[in-house]
Amino acid sequence: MRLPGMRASIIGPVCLLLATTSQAQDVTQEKISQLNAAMRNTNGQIDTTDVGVEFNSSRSLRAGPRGYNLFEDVANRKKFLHFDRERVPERVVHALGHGAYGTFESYGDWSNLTMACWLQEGAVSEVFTRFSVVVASVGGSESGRDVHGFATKIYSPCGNNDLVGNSLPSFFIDDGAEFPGLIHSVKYEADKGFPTGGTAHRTAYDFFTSHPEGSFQLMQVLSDLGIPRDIRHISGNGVHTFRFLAAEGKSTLFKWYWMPRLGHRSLVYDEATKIAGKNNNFQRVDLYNTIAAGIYPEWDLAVQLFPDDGSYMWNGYDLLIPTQIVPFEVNPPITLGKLTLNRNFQNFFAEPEAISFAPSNVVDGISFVPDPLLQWRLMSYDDTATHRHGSPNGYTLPVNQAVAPVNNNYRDGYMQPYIFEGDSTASSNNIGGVRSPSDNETLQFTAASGESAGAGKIGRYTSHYDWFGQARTFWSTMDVYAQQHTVDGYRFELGNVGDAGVVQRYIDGILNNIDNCLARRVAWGVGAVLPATGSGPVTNGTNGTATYPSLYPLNPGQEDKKSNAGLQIAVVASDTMFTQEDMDALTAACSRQNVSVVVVAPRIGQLNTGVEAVNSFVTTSDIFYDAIIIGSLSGNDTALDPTSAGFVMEAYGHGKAIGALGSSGMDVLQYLDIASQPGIYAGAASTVANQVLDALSGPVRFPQRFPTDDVQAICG
Ligand code: HDE
Repeated sequence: MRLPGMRASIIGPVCLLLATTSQAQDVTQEKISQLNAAMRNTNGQIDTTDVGVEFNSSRSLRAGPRGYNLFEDVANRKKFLHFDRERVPERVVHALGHGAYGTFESYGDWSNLTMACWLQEGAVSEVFTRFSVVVASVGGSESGRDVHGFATKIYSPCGNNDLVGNSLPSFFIDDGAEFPGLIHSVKYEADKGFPTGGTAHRTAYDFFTSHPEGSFQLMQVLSDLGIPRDIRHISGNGVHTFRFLAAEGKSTLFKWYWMPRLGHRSLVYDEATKIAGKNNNFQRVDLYNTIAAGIYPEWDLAVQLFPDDGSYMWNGYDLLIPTQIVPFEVNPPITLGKLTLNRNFQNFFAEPEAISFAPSNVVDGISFVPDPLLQWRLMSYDDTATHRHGSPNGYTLPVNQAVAPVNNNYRDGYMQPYIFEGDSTASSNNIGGVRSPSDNETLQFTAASGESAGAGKIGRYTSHYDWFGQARTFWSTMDVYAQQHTVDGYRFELGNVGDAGVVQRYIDGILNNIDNCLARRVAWGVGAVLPATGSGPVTNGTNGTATYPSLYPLNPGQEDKKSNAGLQIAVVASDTMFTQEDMDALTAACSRQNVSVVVVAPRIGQLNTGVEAVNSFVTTSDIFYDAIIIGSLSGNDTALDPTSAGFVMEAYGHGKAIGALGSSGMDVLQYLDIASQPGIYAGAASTVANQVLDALSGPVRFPQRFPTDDVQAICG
């Protein structure tokens, strides 16, 4: 489909009308000025009470040097009163998060689709994006297997517009009334308090077993898409269908996506669990440090468009069902603009924590559809924000404030910060208060003209559709290595469920309806009864099951060449291993692609070779690096010490590219018994650097090294 005035379908290179840098600076400055008004700099100032009286808060008021504390220490009592209340409730889901500011630039004039001012010719808006994981609480691991949240607040000149999406394009349920049950079941078990931050347990799988509509979503989470390397390499997905409204109320339905310009990258599960233990903040560190280094992640805003004929159907796809997606291959998206994250926040509590998003925050030109999952979201976010901020006035916090003028009669309430002038507090009025817009000044929150959305008999409806079809398509799209990881994902989860009845029900009732061989492989691994051969559908690549490469962007060769910006390569060094000359050659090659080279040795500091080691085998681990290079050994050495060898071999086991430098290179690889494997390189520093960089932007990993099932033996 192509709407009038629209460019041809594009993902990737486009003829961009980029907003000028000065426009971007202007909108950033506007938001910064607003934030600055709230900034306080206490550097070098004398300590005071909250009413401005100077006092030494570090010493108690006592009845003599060895006497009791005095009740009269009013100033310190006040300090405690504040401290004891410093925490606000964490988000009921997506509690663990972080984020950054940036800009959104419209690629052109999209007025044929929408009146949204941030999608018009040359429009540039300041944004804040918060990334999160769903289940874990604050303090949990960002690398744990989960869906990642991707929420963006666009501070546009016509009001805030929030795009609150996830890293995956579908969802577990299709009716919001089930959301509290879903979340209860995946959080820790009520009578035990564990496990925290994961779904590998009984209540979660009991829920999944009775909600087959979520089988596609769960399979995506259990694939490597559920363990992204970081958030610079994930996509954002609006999940639901939304509505664009152009002038005169012309309605076009759309689904939105943030497409990462860096491509997708994921961990392997063993790494994800180890990173969780060694640096549970790995993802926020990655974002913070890359932005601080001037390496700004970017995403294209892409939309799939569907004509609005009132049916919410398109080519057989039901646009009101959020557990199902429309593949890009059948409806190619067009790109509307670009998100760039380029500025770190200044205060974690006041910015990524205090920000509150709501899918109901839309500007004129964007509206909703009667998807029963979306409809509950339109209520829940503002409600939970009111609870979290302890007040309905959370929208006045600096990070939440619109840059557009805010004038209304929302008055009073806890912590109302403003002093409104005058006596008028009602809309509409004739005595000088806020003025109501005329009908032709706003169209907000209206549906397409003439449409009677949701007409029908009042009732509580269940949707019936092919719950397993898209899971089967996803399964068929993954290559054999990705399938193996997903099988292992199911085995890990079901192997920890601890209730044989739930496990068997999931295998027989869900997995065997997706694919008989998948079900048999999972059952084999967890000691369950294998469903009879042929008792479920078989997808063997010859029976016409559709595959859509866009569903699994991690398959090698199925994506745009990845950028390596912000990746890290470790060099294994010691007092007798690696030279400054090689360091210079590696750094020269890697810095051209914004890749850091980190020297790891038995100790931090200058080594006898003159090379500076910035990390030791104690302070870091191979899991934090995207590839490993072994420095050249001195003399006739060919053997690596056990610590260095362990460092290299763990990375090898995770499928990473490994290089070895100098004349000792090939001998060391032979000593490690990996010389003839794919993704292994030996030679001069500059040559190895380029081979490793090519591997990182090409196959990324070498999964041929991973163990795989004997599928023939298990499935027949
Ligand atoms: Fe959310 N969700 N959600 N959700 N969600 C929240 O709002 C909710 C859903 C998503 O970084 C909460 O402020 C309901 C889908 C993100 O602050 C809460 C339903 C998608 C974030 C809430 C859904 C999301 C949230 C908790 C089903 C992808 C983090 C704290 C009807 C499109 C935003 C908060 C941030 C957070 C409710 C389903 C994405 C409770 C009722 C589908 C990224 O209001």
